[in-house]
Amino acid sequence: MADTENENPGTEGASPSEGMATDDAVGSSPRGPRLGRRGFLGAGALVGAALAGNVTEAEAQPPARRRVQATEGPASGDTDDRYRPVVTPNGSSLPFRWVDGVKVMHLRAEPVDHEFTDGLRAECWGYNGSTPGPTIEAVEGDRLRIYVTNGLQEQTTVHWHGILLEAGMDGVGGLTQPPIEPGETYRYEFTVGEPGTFMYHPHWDEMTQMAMGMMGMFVVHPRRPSGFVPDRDFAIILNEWSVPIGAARPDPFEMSDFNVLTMNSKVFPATDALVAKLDDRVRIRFGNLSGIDNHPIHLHGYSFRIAGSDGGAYPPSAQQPHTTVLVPTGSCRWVEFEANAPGDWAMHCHMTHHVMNQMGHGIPNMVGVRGGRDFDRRLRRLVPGYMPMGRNGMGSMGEHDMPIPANSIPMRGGPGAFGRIDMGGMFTIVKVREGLTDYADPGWYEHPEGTVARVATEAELRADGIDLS
Ligand SMILES: [Cu+2]
Repeated sequence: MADTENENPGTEGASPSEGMATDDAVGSSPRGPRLGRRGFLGAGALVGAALAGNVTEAEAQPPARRRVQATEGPASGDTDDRYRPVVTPNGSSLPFRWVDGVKVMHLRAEPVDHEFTDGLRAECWGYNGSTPGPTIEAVEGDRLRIYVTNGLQEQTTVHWHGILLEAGMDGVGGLTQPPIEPGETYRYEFTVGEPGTFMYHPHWDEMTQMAMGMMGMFVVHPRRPSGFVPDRDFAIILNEWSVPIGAARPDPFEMSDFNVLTMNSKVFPATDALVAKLDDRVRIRFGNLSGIDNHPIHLHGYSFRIAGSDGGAYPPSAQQPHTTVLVPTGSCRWVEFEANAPGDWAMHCHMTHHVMNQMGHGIPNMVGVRGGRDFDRRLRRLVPGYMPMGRNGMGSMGEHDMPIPANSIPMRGGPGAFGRIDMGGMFTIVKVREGLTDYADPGWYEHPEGTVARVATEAELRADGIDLS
């Protein structure tokens, strides 16, 4: 599977539409029925035999994503039981209403008073009161009508990143539509094709509007779930910000020196843990709309399959095992694994500066300097910005006598089961537990006796021939 000669998708004739099967296959899943027939035939009552015919025909096609025929939904109501909703940590999904078979939604672009974590807030821009905006969820074949109200003081548009649609609905200001003026409400309408992980964001004054936080995830669920049907399906959008200390708003003009790195616009410890029950099937969907950077997201304790991108699902033969997934800016990746190892598992960007906060750079390098607190205090008078690096770890920055400017987050991370975790930024925790009855944060993992690293005893060192002299 990891054979690099086999990277070419589709060399084994596999098709992403293998993920779509008949209703019978869903019922006979070894994991047991999940959504079942009732789910499909309830809200999606009009699916019918015609679509089944289309699926069969499409399965013979090469592994490019297809546009699918629109399928009518319910005439009214505001629920959808055809899929298990995604979990957007620290976020939510966009409400909708069925109107004569069309799923109607409303996005409002507007300023948002946003807290990155305790100690740092700024006026950002987002949708419907949050950054990122609420996750849009739909089922392949759904007809969507999305109203976009511009509550900003400048023009905007919304682009549906990765969705295959009519050119005039693509949301590129000047190219496919006039920009939406402040106070105007635009109407987008399109049919979503094959399932996958996509995004939405402005395509007008992109640099400013995305740097201010305007973005969201867009998930399209399969009409007939089969194969790997997740019990837990998470959506995380990655972004990077420049928030100068003391500033009231992010600085969109920064090109490279970002000091706030976020998952769903939060930095650790404000990032919600991803909680799963032991043996749950877990999918994590990542989108990256950072101004400049790609993010290699590393998960501890597991090997996952990279199962697809915003271009669509990868054929099984191209789903390589990894522990780090590189999410280039302007793209999505989703990974899948069975949560068969209990514990608290770190998940973070592996660029070390991306798990730092505002004081992660521009500091005189004093690594190796020995001294005590009194020494540090005196040296700080001589070397402005001096911090005792390489001695206490970055996590202690928030703790000792370092003065911290108002509304700023230094390099400190957050509390852990064994003291402080000295990472902030793009860091979160996947918590896998046996015997959970719900998905509320279960607290810290209780390690079985004898399974935690500890100080070695002299007897142990002697017995194993470790010489410390
Ligand atoms: Cu990163």
